[in-house]
Amino acid sequence: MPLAETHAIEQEPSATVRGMVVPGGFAVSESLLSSLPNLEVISVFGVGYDGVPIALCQQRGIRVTNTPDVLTEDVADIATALVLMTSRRLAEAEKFIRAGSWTSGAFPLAHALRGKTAGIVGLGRIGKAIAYRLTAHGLTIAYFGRQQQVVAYDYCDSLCGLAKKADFLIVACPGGSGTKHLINAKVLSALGSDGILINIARGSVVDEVALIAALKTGEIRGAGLDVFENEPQVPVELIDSEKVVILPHVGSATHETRQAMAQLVRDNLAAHFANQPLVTPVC
Ligand code: 8YV
Repeated sequence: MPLAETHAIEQEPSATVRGMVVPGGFAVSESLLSSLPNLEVISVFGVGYDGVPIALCQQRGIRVTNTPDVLTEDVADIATALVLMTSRRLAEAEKFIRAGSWTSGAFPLAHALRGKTAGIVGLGRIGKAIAYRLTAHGLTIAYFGRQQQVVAYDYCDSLCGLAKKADFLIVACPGGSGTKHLINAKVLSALGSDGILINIARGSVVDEVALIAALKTGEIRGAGLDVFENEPQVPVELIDSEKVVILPHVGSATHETRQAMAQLVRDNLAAHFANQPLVTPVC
């Protein structure tokens, strides 16, 4: 049953609001929370809840939920697509044929995937789904994260160590203050002139100024990006660069997945208001 049939839906903050739905990554400010004195639950429409001040919510007894699992496969597909698009230069190849250039000569050669190494930053659910896909493409998988896991992939205990090993450095970790600008000039330099950075996580994890500089100087070969520091604003240097494939944050953007995310948002709210355990609680 649609939530609107059982609950009043408000578009603006008010004292009557008891539950709030926000997109993944949406910054829930302290002032927004203060304008909602009776808020009981925040249901994040996304797996990433980096925009929600969890400690403050815990202090106020506000429950937080998100939508894990249902979007894992779609996001991993987009990471794989970006690996293919950057290495095989697919966006450029498409532009080439549309520009009528094929009749004047063949498109330049690109780079194969097999035998290359993917370094995954954050081997969580999405990171593992990416590893699974890239293994099928013949890549070796290495990863960096808070701790070593019981998996058949190589663990690197330093991010620069992983970047050095990787042909593709793939960012799949959560956003937030703990990972802000984790991918900095030093990491990009370790990735090296044949390396490609892929980001399907949060724009905040990558220092965009350092990335633009590394692309300009050829310190890295390219980047495939679905997320940006200041969405929907994308720096003109990235838009104009032939070395970059950019997508407008479409990781979870399929009918099937958005439907499943919406259902989970509703189920969590319904569970809360029925005094039942939350389906996918964060806190
Ligand atoms: C967004 C996302 O939720 O899951 C996340 O954390 O960033 C996306 O799936 C989506 O853009 C809808 O807000």
